[in-house]
Amino acid sequence: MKLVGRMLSPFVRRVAATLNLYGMEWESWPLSTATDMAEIMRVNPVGRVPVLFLDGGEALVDSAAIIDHLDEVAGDAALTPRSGAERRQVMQAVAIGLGAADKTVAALYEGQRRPEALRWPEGLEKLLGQAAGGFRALDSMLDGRQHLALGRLTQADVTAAIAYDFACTVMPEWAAGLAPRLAELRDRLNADARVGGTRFTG
Ligand SMILES: N[C@@H](CCC(=O)N[C@@H](CS)C(=O)NCC(=O)O)C(=O)O
Repeated sequence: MKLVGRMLSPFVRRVAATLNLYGMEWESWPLSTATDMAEIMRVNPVGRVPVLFLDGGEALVDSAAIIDHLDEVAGDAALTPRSGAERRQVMQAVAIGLGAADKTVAALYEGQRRPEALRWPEGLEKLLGQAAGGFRALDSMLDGRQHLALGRLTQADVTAAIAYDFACTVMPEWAAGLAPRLAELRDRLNADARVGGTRFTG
């Protein structure tokens, strides 16, 4: 399998870490949304990463749809339960992690990528407040616990830890101290080469 996108993207990285945790073989095709847009548009009609090319050549887009497929292949080893209250619990924590990642990406664009004359400080504040809300909610869920859900490693942990790692990479001053328990979970997951080995190295 071939995974399109740089590991800086928390969406690409959570797919990479999931592939590793499932022991699946894959290689990276590190196209950048900043410099390789024409090529990305050729593999995803909405011009986003991740895209995962399956061994037969089929292209899957969007990290949720990709991980849904990987979970099906992983069977009982899947990091998201198949149904019921346990599935809802994991999916809700994943949704908060993805929401925080989305808002962090948007804040990065608003605060650093948009031409300075066109920046909107109130808009940036709103995005940062939304991202912080997500990270703080995840942090509270870790009060007295090692994992976000079910007392074991799930997709909720993978997504939340990677989303927070991304925030700490792109906006270190803003993110530092925001979510200490989440930082501890991130460090624990990064100590596992299957997750830590997917960190962005430039
Ligand atoms: N919901 C999507 C979000 C993917 C996404 O926003 N990727 C960003 C990179 S972090 C991207 O490709 N942005 C380029 C753009 O939208 O112009 C997923 O989970 O895969």
